[in-house]
Amino acid sequence: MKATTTAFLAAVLMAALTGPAISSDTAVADLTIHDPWARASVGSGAGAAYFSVINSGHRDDRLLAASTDVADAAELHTHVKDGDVMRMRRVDAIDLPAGATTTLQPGGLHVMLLGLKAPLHSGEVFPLTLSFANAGNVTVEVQVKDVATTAPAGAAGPGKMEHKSH
Ligand SMILES: [Cu+2]
Repeated sequence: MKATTTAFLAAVLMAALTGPAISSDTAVADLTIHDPWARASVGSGAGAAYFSVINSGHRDDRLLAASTDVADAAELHTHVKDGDVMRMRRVDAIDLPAGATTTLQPGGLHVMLLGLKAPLHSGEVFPLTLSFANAGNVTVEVQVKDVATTAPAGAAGPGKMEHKSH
C-alpha cells in the first residue's frame, strides 16, 4: 500500500513537472514546430512568441511571416548587440536550414506581437499562424507562461531592450 502510494505520488509529481498533457508539437511537411510559448504580459502593448522549428527535410525552408488574432500585427524580429544594449530589429525571414533546429527564444529571434488587444495571462492559449516558404501555412497553439519562470539566465531583461521602430 505504501509503495503504491509512493509510486502514485511520483507519477503525479512527474506530471506536474512535465506540464499539461497536451501536445505542444505541430508538424507541417518536413517541419515540426515545438513548444510555442509567449510571456505573460504585464499590461497590454507588445508581446513576443517563441518556439523551435525542427527541419527534418533535405531542403532549407524559411519562416516568412506570422499572424494572430490577439495582436494588431506580428513581426519577425531578432536581437542585435548595439554597444552594451540589445536592440530588436525586424527581419524579412528566419532561415530554417535542412536537418537543423532553429530556436526562437528570449534575447534572440522571436515573433513580435504588436498592439496586443488584451494582456496575455499565464495559462492562456492563443493561435498563431506561421507562413513558411516551402511548407506553407500552419497554425500553432501558443501557451502563455509566467515571465519569472521562463526567463533564462543571461537573457537581457525588458529594461535593457529597446524596440527599434520601422
Ligand atoms: Cu521584437
